[in-house]
Amino acid sequence: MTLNTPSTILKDTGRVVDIHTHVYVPSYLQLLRERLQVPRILPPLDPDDEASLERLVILPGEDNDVTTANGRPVTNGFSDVGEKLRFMDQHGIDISVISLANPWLDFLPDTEATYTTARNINCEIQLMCDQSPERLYSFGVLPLVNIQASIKEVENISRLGSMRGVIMGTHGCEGRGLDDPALVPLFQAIADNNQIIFLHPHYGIPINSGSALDTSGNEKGHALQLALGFPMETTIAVTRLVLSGIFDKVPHLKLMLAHSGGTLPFLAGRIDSCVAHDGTIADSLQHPPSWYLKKMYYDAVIYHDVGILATARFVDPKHIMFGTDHPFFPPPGDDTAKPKRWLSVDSNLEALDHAALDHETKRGILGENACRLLNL
Ligand code: 5CU
Repeated sequence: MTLNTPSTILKDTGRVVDIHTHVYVPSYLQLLRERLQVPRILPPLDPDDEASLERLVILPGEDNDVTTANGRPVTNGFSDVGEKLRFMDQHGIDISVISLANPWLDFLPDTEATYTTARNINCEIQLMCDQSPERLYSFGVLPLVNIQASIKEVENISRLGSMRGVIMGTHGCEGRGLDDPALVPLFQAIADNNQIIFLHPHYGIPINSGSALDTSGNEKGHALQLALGFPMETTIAVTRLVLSGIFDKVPHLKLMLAHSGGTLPFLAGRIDSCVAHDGTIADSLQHPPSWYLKKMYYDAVIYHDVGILATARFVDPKHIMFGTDHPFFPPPGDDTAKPKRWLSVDSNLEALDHAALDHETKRGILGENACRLLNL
């Protein structure tokens, strides 16, 4: 597909695939509407104005922050397949691999109802993909509060034709992290079922002193958590996972990391060095940490040519794949003033362009790598 864009990057590229694109299925939106705590959906700010939308408040502490307590407007783009396809057409995207947006189900109790919620969400995602089976594929979601139930859900996901793996947060089971030894059988089941884990942050890391205002009295909103907390959360969770030795136990486990792996391509050398100087950890691994990190897959949602280049120098560029993060980061402003193309998408395309990678490498990142890896 080619389109009229200031960037020339989408010319002669073959299929363009978006591997980082989210949905909130209707049953999940309903679950969030019924909650009294974050994550939750709040009613429209002005109930008398038909144009006023419900608001999604999901990040920890977001409800206490003066700039973000009103959340994000819940637009059609959150759950409507027609809207997803329209967005894809507007941006020259041929195929999307959709996944439930954060947070996943780790805030729910360990009950049968939670396992059923995961099952229903996966069925709903499959039904969405069935509306355009050539263009929509997906990652499923697990009831991670219970490992046996998650293993069963991995097997169910294998029977859903559009699904290629699972999206997973960094908290693991009951907040014990991904290096929790209890997760090993789940990772084994995911690898045995030839699925990939799309690892995505949600919780961020402590950044603010608790105040929504900086020392000059300026409001910070959640930009710091999204810009820095998310990538650091991924960096820490994946490093812990590597140091747990999971990839020696389950060598075929495949991971795709959101936001180009946080800071991992940049910090891999330092991680190797620190581990090499710590005999107890170094001796527990068959290889240096970067060896395992190079086996992983990375999205190209980094908005910067330097970030793309660092990732492409660190891993085989065949391990890098384009994404948009739709429906997050819509163009700011009211609907009438909004441009058709999203800055968040174009900045990632331009980053790829400016990285001056050769044509075959770009073509791979834009779609062919995902088609090969996920059998699209
Ligand atoms: O804008 C946001 O809050 C987010 C989010 O929550 N998750 C995500 O993947 N991107 C942006």
